[in-house]
Amino acid sequence: MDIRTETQELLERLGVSKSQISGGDLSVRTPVTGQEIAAIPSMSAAETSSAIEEAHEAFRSWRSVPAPKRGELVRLLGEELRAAKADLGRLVSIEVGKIPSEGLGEVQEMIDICDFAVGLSRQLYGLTIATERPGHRMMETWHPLGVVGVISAFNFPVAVWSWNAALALVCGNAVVWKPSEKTPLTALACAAIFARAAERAGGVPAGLLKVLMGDRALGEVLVDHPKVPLVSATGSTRMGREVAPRLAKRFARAILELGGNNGGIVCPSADLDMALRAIAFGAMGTAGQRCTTLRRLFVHESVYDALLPRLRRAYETVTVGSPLETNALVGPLIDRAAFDGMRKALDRAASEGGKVTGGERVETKHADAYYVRPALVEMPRQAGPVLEETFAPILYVMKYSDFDEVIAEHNAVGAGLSSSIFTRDLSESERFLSAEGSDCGIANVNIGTSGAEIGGAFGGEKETGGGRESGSDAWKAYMRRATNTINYSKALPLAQGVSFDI
Ligand code: UN1
Repeated sequence: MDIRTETQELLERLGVSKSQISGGDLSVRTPVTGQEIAAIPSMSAAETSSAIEEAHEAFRSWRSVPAPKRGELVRLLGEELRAAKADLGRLVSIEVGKIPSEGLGEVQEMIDICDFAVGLSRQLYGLTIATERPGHRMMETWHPLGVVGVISAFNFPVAVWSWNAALALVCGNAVVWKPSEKTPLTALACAAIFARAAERAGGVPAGLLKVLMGDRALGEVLVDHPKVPLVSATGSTRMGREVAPRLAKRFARAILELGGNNGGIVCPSADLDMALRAIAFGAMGTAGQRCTTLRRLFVHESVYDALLPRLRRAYETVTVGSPLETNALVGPLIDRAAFDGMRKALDRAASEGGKVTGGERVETKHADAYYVRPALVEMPRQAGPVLEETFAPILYVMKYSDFDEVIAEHNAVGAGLSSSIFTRDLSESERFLSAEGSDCGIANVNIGTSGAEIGGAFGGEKETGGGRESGSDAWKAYMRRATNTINYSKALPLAQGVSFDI
């Protein structure tokens, strides 16, 4: 079946009507063939503002719904996602070009965060704190914040929304979502799935979730709007540099999940079979388009000659092709700009002395679809494009000899998202995880840099922006904390021994 027809059928099954996806000005293309599959009407700035106002109204009643009842909505969202998993996963494959297991995996990540958030809805704990005053009690209370703005990127078009939305909703907030303009179809599908959950839950105020369809101008309205106390933005460091000061100007909060330039270290004692598989998935999986993709690999000189030929072979033989029609492990790049960026980085790497293999277009049946052989680049040192994130499957490999030096090199880039070490030496692994080791928000031992579970807090340091989403206590960023001191005595003792008798 033609992709356009299949997309329309999938969307219809998911609950998106034809009028929402045709006749508009926002052209949607599938990277699988490069062809247009929908044309969505985009919203105006005025419509965006009223969507935010509507969400704010919804928040005003939602904040008083008991948290476990809010959890019931998210439980039902999880159920609806389970029912829609096959269709939504396929739609992710069509809109982003992910291979089937990764498209489905992304939906699984949504289901998992819903389960997590349901449990959380009964665990939004505050502390009780000892006070220095007799007959007093001190405690902290966590309250809903307001409208949470979510800006998401094309590469995880639905999971990243769900990490934010599931938490924000159980925390008593409304959500206004600005998806990437490259992936509006999956966003419309999520809105339809959410509407079904809300319908089943009953008592959910209209406007609790609003989706903004259009370009970055709408994102700017969201970022600048006084009724949006928190914006969670996922995307490039360049985007974060624009968003963060605008939020700071009006003292709004930010959760920033920006670029990664993730490194891995293969130590002398590493299990090379295991390392090879982890490196292959980390660097080539999702066509190198995860923020957690492995981009820099440091290999100890004693195992370099054993590992490199095997890695080269993996790069030469990995299957690249349509995620809809083949069993390939690597799908297309999102668009031509991604391919141009990749070529530019490879040319620069070559001029820095890098030995490049791969990086050429393959499968040129469709002129506007960009399938590339993942590139492996042996670099004499960490320089030039190695210091930056290029959102494409390029792995820079460097040799090291000294452990302290390699940790310093590993940390010598702007981004600080994810990192891995492959070793069976306890001291190396502990040092990597210690205060003097990896400076990233995610540090792994004997697994790759990508593919984190939702149970941990997700995010990174430095130019990655410092935000944390998803598991652990990331929920706290979606609430405001009030410290309450209650006097149940008949006196009014002042703290710090201050006397003020009138
Ligand atoms: C992203 O690329 O923005 O850890 C998120 C991972 C996925 C999430 C990636 N669970 O690779």
